[in-house]
Amino acid sequence: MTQWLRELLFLPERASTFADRVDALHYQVFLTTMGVWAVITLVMGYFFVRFRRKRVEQSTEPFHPPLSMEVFFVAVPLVVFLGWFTIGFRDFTWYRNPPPDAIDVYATGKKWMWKFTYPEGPNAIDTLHVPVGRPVRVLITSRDVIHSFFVPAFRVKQDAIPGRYTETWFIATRTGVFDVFCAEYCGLSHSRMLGKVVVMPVEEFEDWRAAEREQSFAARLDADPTRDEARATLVTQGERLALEKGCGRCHTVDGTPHLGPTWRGLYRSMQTLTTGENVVADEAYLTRSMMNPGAQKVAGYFTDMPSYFGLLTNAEAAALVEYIKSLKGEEPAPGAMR
Ligand code: HEC
Ligand SMILES: [Cu+2]
Repeated sequence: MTQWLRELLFLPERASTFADRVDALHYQVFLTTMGVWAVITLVMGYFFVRFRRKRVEQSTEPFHPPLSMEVFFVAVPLVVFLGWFTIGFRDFTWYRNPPPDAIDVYATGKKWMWKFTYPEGPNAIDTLHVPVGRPVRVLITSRDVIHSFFVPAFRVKQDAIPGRYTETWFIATRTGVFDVFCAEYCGLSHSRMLGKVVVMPVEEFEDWRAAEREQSFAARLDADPTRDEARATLVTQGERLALEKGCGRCHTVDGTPHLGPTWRGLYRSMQTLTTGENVVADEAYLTRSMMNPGAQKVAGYFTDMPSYFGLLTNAEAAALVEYIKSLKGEEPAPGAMR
């Protein structure tokens, strides 16, 4: 029954766990409004005939509806709207909270392409490979202007904003190739900013990723055999960057506070800000702390965190974030910032 509705409404194919529920809400709103429209139209037609003016001087008799009728006409729409709200809110919280076991992929929008990076490599332009049936979290940012990461078949759309990370997630329900569009007008070739999501069986995806990593390692080693950094993952890149950029003047990685808070156990911890607000240190927060430190200052520090906006590229910021994420709370590393 929903198949013809989907075609009637020109909805794209469905290939994620979100798609069914987003569509279900869509149909409910559509069918209810169409039902109400039909009833109103019929009643109107009946009234046209039944109460039509028969004499030129005829006037309409005043009518005072009983209280019960007024209550009825307020209560019914209220129940309908609250019903939609309940479904919408339930789905919204589901949609906004990626499961903790999701695979992370960084997506960077740039005029006019998408770049996808897995924390341990590889990189890819315009084609995102994901496994079927597994949650995938996409951490989205932009190198230039605002773009928007849009996969119609997954019913997923999220803005890409320069200097900030936004996130979305999905579970693809079947293998295949699906379109990625940019859904925010971003310049002349906006309409050609096209990408693909390739959904693969899990083992095939693991093989693909391992092969790609090996290949990009070999390619970089060819280019410069002396650089062991060829194998560098985002984490080790981040560790090196922290040294180069002098983050260690103020931050430690061994759990002791310095001029600034320690990075050990920082990821996903609760931070108290100078405003008294408590926030979770997720990717978006960590990135903001570097790019716009004045926006959310941690309480209890006398030094100001300098802004690194314009001093760190998005890839570098992502590497630093991955490094901080790797510093789990339990075992303190021997010594500070090597
Ligand atoms: C001059 C000292 C200084 C330097 C250098 C510095 N920071 Fe900071 N940083 C701070 C202070 C102080 C805070 C806490 C106050 C605040 O949030 O602004 C902070 C906060 C942070 C936070 C949020 C921590 C939390 O507990 O919520 C992150 C993430 C961070 N810095 C990353 C970096 C990175 C990455 C670098 C290097 C590229 C760096 N910082 C360099 C002083 C510094
Ligand atoms: Cu764009």
